[in-house]
Amino acid sequence: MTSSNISLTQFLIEEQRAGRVNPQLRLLIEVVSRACKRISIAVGKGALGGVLGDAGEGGQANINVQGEAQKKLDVLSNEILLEANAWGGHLAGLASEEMDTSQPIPDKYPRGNYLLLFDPLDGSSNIDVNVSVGTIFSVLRCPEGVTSPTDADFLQPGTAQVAAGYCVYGPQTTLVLTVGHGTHAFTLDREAGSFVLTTRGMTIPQETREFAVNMSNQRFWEAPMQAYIGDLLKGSEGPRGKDFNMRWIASMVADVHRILTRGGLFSYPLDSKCAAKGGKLRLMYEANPMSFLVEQAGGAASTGRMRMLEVTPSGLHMRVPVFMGSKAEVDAAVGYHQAHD
Ligand code: AHM
Ligand code: MG
Repeated sequence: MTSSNISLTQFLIEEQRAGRVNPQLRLLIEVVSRACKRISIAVGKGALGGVLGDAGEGGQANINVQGEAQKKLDVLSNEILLEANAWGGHLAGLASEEMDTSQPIPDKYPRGNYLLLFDPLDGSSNIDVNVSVGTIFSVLRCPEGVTSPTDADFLQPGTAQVAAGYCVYGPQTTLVLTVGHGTHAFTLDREAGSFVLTTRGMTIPQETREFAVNMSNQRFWEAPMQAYIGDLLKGSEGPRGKDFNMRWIASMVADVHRILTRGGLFSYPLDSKCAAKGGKLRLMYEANPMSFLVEQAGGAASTGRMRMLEVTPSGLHMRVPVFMGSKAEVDAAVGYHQAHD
């Protein structure tokens, strides 16, 4: 269903009246959405804003906790989110894909009840080539009685999330949000400067003929993944009995947005290059928030061996294999893993 003339602010007030968000969580989401607007403006300026290229000085790139070279926009987006959220009184602590450890809210500001985790700019290898990137966020409750949270307080399974969302910076800037009652999309009206509800209750088709995976890693995959994709590629002649199309943007936000919109399967499986780390994508900043959104839209999300949202995190930057999207297709991929294990 497509809606119009309902701003994010109005939507959240209505959710509050319905008892689905409290004022502190509403404020938190408003602040994150404002930060996303600022990031959207910076992304949109591109070369004109001097924001493209690697961060660092004297030709030396900054390397983040993930062992990856940071882009200027990674650093800027992280700063925008930190600065916007530190003083509002709704958070007890923050954690970011770009920072080694979590940060409690500084003593000079009031502390709230929530923990915010984010990937400030996902898909950053696409920044310099003018392809969609995005921000992903996840909200947890700060454990009872904890006033200065440490990393351990963030290590909650995805089922404990109270809200999650992403903002995709593409031809349109779109914020997709769940507070546990469906997944809803808001498009940024650039003239008015506000997010407007454009799809209430996104629904992922159960069946699909489209998958998203980095095929260049094929030879590094485990046996079940080789078998699963091998059968998809056999098309209508093979055991799946239908032809599949493939798309890979290499921005998880953009790939998952397509899947939320028209169905599909997204996968970043385990491969021998990332096996030592447990996978490529991060549980807390990428897999969990996206899984929450996908499940709330009627889809499914798995590591291939268990429901993503039930994984017990072992560390803030834990990595996992990822399968998410149309339910029947995720179930099929999981079936190949069960058959091989
Ligand atoms: P990032 O958060 O450092 O940008 O990395 C995550 C990205 C995902 O958005 C995307 O699905 C994946 O990495 C692409 O990986 P690859 O370049 O191996 O295809
Ligand atoms: Mg990312």
